[in-house]
Amino acid sequence: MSITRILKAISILSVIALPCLANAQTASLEEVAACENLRSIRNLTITSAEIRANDQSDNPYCYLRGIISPAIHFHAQLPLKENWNGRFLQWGDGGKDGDLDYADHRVAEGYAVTNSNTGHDNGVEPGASFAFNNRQAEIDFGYRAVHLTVLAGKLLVNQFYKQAPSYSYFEGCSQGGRQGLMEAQRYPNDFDGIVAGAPAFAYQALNASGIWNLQRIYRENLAGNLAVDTDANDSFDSLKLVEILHEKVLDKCDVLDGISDRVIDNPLNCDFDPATDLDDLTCSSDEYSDDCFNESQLRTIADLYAGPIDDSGRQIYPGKAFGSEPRWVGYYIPHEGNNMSPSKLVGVAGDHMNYLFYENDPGKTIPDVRDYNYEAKTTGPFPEFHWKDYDINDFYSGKGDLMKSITDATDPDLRQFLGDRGGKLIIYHGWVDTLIVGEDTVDYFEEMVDVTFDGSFAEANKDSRLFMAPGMGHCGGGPGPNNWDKLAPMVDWVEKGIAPDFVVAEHITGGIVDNQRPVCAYPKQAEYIGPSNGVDDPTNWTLENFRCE
Ligand SMILES: [Ca+2]
Ligand SMILES: [Ca+2]
Ligand SMILES: [Ca+2]
Ligand SMILES: [Ca+2]
Repeated sequence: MSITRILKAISILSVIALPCLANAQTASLEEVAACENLRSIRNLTITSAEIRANDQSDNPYCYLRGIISPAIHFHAQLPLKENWNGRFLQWGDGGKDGDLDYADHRVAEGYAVTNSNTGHDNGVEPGASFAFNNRQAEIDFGYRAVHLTVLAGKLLVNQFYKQAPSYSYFEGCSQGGRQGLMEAQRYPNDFDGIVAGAPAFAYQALNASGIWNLQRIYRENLAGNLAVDTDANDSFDSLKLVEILHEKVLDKCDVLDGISDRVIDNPLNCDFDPATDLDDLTCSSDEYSDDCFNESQLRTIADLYAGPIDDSGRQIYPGKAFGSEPRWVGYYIPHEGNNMSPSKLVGVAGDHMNYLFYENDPGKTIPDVRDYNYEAKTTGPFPEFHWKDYDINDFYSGKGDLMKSITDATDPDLRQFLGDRGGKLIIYHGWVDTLIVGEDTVDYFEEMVDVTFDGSFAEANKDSRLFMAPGMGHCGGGPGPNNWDKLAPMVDWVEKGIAPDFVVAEHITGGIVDNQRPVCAYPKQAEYIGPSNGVDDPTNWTLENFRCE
């Protein structure tokens, strides 16, 4: 290498490395020892303890791993003492979990954070398969792993900082949202504040519903699929019908909230009816194209909006929200673009009924969950169970009652957590979330208000708030404003008594905020108060132009 090239290399190195070196903190010998000494903490099995760098900060932290019998693996991220904000945070999980999740950004903010694999390892037991004839793994996943990880985390905090956390919080979405509500219901003393996003609290109902939705779409050899095979090569290449449906829904309901922004602020106010509102788009009987809806497709659409109802007329779960149509595609609709693999099927729920619904598991997953026509081998030493054979009438049959008691966080009585304990609860949910339906969360919140606060929203809002975000998808994304710091409003509420009447949500495109407004504590909604005649001008979609009404 020539001298110039070496010099050049050195100068590049120094440009990259020096600012880091200048700011990066190093742990003192005492801190290294304090961290490593946690290996010998009593009554807790710690398998590793070391100082680690944080990608999201210049400050290293103490990183610990441990095991809780029989199969819960957990980790803790503890900022060095001078960087600790005095708070403990349990970080929520997603999907079926089975791994250790990091919250580097919260560690960078000073939180001492823990998370577990909820009692199974998705590397060897993917999806719901961990729950095959394994009651302990189900209980750990249902509620035990989070609670014991919290106890372990608080013990480690005590030992490492020589003081208890000033405040303890939970933050999570989806599976994490379910865990948050489960903690509020089962272990009311664990947290001062719980933030539960898009909670999968009605865990069995939402998965039963997911499978039922897929059964509607797949029935009769995908006759009612909303993706269309335009050139008859068995590959569903066009999604035009979903776009047409969405436009028809927006035509009818976007402006109900006073703003033409392609977002329906409250889909429950929308009375779109596919039976009449798609009249002019119905195919003639022998037609199959992506310009019109055939009878099977109209039936699918009506079913998805209605949600599953069993033979005795009992609603199992709410139907999809108006305005959520584009988001059906990734989760439920097999099409060329997702390789005929909607994520509800091949991701989170294709094996739920095999392992997590029935008290006695009916059988192993079929070789390929995408194969609707496969007939499960239901006899022999290792019987199979096909998701298409799930009978929605089993939902209230009692066969799923034990698993409901383990996984569901549907108890509306939060008197211990919100009353006796003085805890605070924030629930948020996106209105176009099509994996977990927002309407169910609204129903839970209202029931909780009835049971816990005698039906008084005024009383309930002293301790608990629900934020329904218009146009927000599952835990984020979507056409509406969907970004905000989920934890900060809770911390202000718990520690400073500043109750969040709204959160400031932003929609960001290419790093630029192009829509900002308050998401108001339910049942209030954002109302435009900006320049007259400017309501549909996106430049007016800023916080100061709205108020909660
Ligand atoms: Ca985890
Ligand atoms: Ca095709
Ligand atoms: Ca609107
Ligand atoms: Ca099982």
